[in-house]
Amino acid sequence: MSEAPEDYERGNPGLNELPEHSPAVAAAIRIIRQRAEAESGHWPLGLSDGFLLRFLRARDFCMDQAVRLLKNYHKWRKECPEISADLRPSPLLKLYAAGYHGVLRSRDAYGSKVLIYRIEKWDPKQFTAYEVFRVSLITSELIVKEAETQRNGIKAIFDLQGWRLVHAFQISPSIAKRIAAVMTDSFPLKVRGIHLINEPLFFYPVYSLIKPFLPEKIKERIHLHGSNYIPTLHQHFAENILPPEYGGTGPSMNDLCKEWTDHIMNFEDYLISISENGIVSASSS
Ligand code: VIV
Repeated sequence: MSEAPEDYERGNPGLNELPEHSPAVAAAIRIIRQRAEAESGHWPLGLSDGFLLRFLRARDFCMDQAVRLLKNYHKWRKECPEISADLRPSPLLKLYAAGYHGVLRSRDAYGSKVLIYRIEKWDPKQFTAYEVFRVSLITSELIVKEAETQRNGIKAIFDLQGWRLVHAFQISPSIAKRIAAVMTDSFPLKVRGIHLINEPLFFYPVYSLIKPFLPEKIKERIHLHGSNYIPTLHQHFAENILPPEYGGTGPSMNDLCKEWTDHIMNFEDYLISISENGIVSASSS
């Protein structure tokens, strides 16, 4: 098996389909590990095969891009302690119990994981935008462990019903920058689609705060469906995977939110172990 660096210059999507232990994948992992070690940075989450493979798959085995993503991921975590210092879900339980977030049981037709967020269930008097952001980061850290999600990425549906000025005021320019960064080149997940539904007119100023930081490729994947969203949303997601609340025949939002809350709570120890501030939060809990 050839290991010449030029093999990775343009990326090699074919490698994405191979399992972790195939020789070609193992060779790529050795190279990214050497590159990371040569950076002489410190890598608090280690450089295990499985961890490095996320970055390779997220960038279709383009070595330079995967290395850059690995560095950006660590930099983003360091710069955003409000979001990544403490990834325990338990302080956010009220937000989960309100039904803010659920994950579909079935992947879409392209194998992407589908996440749903309901702004209406976020009370800004109780939770800051940083805490709400953390809900997304927690989910991302758990689903990025799945090979199929590493290969086929995610789609997110944001239901902006109930979006009010108090929400808008929470989205500062620095939060907007962080939203754009994590969607672009600071987290090893392929963003395959962002679907906004029920967005009111005064959501647009917030969207235009985020937009300038997004590359064309991501902007093209953002769909604004408005309030008559059913026909266009169903062009992207089969009815049998969507919950009845969104015109589908799949499990209800209530069931999905409960299931996902149970799921993340089972991973609380893991989430503490990968928190930027893991040891402190573990001993203070
Ligand atoms: O967290 O791949 C104003 C995606 C998202 C992530 C993370 C990853 C990811 C696609 C976001 C999208 C959502 C962590 C890895 C950026 C968290 C957003 C939290 C804010 C506070 C929600 C408020 C509502 C937004 C609504 C629209 C945002 C879209 C333009 C994304």
